[in-house]
Amino acid sequence: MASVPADLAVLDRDDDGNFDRIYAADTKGNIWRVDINDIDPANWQSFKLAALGGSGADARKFLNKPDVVFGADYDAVLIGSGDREHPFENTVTNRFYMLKDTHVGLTGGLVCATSGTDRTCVENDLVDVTGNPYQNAVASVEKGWYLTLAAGEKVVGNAITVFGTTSSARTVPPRLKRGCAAVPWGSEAVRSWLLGWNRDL
Ligand SMILES: [Ca+2]
Repeated sequence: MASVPADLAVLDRDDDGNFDRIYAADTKGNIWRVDINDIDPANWQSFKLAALGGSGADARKFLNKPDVVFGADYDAVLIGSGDREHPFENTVTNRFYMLKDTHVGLTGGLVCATSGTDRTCVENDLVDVTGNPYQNAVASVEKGWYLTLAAGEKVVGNAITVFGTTSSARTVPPRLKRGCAAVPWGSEAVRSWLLGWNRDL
């Protein structure tokens, strides 16, 4: 696990008053699940659900807390990438993700597989909805989806979902003036983002 500067998503999945699950996202583009339901921490388990980073244009960082939306057949993990410490950086391709965690109980596991062997999900397991964000459904066999942001665009806030609409803050680099003097940050540089999506609960 790389550094985790973001808050953790700590959940009580079965609503019994005790936390039982943690989601964490790190600076290497990984998403983790940790099951903490057992009274003995020695029995806690962690799972690297997804590896969505890399090098060069794929050097995505997660600096925000994921949102998790509970469902009957999967829990949706929502998070966007973006390095807010380098707002002018424009070589990394940032994305907003929805990953399906199909282990909806108190015992987790990896959710992708090859030839029957469970493994960490990668981007190829997800549907690219960038060119068609208004499609009605993602096939049940898919593990989630992603939206590619514009050049230099970054997600800089926690995702929050209310009644099927996910919102998050994002930025685009301010325009550069001639001579490379940056335009000061202004309200136009940070925008909220509403992402409506449907699912069966
Ligand atoms: Ca619980």
